Amino acid sequence: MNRDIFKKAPHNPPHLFLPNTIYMLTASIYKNERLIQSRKRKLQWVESFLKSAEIYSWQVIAWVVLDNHYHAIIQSPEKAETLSQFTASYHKYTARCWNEEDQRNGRKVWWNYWDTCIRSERDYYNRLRYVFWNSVKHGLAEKPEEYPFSNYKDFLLSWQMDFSFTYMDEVSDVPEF
Ligand code: NI
Repeated sequence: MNRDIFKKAPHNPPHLFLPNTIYMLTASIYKNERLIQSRKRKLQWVESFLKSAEIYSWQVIAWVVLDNHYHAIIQSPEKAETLSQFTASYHKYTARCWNEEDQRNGRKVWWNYWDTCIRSERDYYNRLRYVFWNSVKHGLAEKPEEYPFSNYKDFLLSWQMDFSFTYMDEVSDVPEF
């Protein structure tokens, strides 16, 4: 039987972690500074995010990284309570790299993350579209496939060709920066 785990984060209500649950995850840079503006840093974020997911056995479904935040859709392993360790792992690594590069040892880089459980298939597709279209929302691309810092292209290659996001609903509870 699964053990239900409650975690209390300072900016979130008490919160149930369950195995094999799909989450939407968002985190931003402290004070919304554009610390991830360069291509190099976006790639460092992607690499360490995917590596940490592998280490903590979280399955990555979708991701997009912008100049001062990212959004992702991830599926929890059996030990779902590792979400905070998983995010801390690549947050710490990227903070260390960027602080060293900017000669700002000890600077606070990441702000708290925000996560929500995906509740239905409809909710899943709405949020998937939200992640893939986020570069367009932020004015960084005209079409989602033109933005290099998301996995939308991989998704298009692996997905059935006739799938369309056209009729999805707007998602309005995601923090933006
Ligand atoms: Ni965004």
